[in-house]
Amino acid sequence: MAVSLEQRFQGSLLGLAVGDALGGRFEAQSAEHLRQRFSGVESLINYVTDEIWYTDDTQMTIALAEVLADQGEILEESLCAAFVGNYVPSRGYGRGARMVIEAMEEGEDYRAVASKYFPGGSYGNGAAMRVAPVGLFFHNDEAMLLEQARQSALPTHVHPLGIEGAQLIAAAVAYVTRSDEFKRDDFFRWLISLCQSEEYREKLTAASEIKSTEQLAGLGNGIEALESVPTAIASFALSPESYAETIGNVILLGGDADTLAAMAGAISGAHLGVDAIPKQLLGRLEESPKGKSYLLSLASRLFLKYQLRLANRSIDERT
Ligand code: RVK
Ligand code: MG
Ligand code: MG
Repeated sequence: MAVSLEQRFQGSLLGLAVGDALGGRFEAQSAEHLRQRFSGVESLINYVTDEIWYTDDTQMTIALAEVLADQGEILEESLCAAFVGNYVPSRGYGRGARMVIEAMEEGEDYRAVASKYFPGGSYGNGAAMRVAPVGLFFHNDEAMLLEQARQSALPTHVHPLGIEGAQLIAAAVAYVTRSDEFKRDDFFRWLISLCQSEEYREKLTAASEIKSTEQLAGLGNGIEALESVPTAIASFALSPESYAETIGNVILLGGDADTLAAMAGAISGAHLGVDAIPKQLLGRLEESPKGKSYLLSLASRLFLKYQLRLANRSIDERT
């Protein structure tokens, strides 16, 4: 059955949240330990028998989606306000991100804090983990996609590798949102053509050549964008027809499991739609004030704003 565009928006946000919440249970564990504990993806999924709670990855994605759904574009000031409004420290933020948001909260010069903490800016995966709404909203406008992914990174991640990681995840989400059919070679060709650095070009070329899940670990499982963005993209491309395999295979790598599964889950959910997320997982996602129901309605709100943008664009083109 064809997947509607609204189901893709919902699938991406919910796919991200479920991946984040399940992966969050295993953050920082070793692959060796996880392999001893679980025989494969099915046993990992069957392990979930109680409520799963998302982490900072989803919390910050919510902020981004709210800004886009309300304003139709990312403006740095509104995004900072949304990060502050959604800040729940117990969700487990990156060290740099926490300091930057706390400076924003106090009305201090957060840019000075950021550049003092990480000279040259953060190259963590914090901008890539939250960028999926940009990929959905600008899926048919390449220039805006890349520019808005960049804008969404800047409050916390000014390092070029942090920004480029966000642009590549946004692009992967955009690609699968655009059409029903997934053409693997074309997908990687496009992503590689968007790379600005040799580091990402090399990693994505390696990702495009991977044939089995055993090879995924070679791409990395770390908190740096370069050590996780290509891995998440590769996991999706290995199992484009299975949400569970896409997130399960990266969670079993250990390391930054929540973020790997958030990014991979956002791509897979955009491709397959919300109904492809196993009920066993989706049914257990937290029902807090900004939990499952809120995420579903936020995705629909983002979709409505997208339709409005499309209508305005075609009026502009005709006048
Ligand atoms: C806790 C040296 C740098 C660096 C630089 C390293 C949440 C540091 C989410 C830093 C994600 C870490 C994750 C994360 C997202 C970055 N020099 N080291 N220039 N830039 N690092 O603090 O939002 O889990 O070790 O900016 O990117 O689930 O602590 O945070 O896994 O990357 O945090 O970078 O983190 P931050 P973030
Ligand atoms: Mg997290
Ligand atoms: Mg993480």
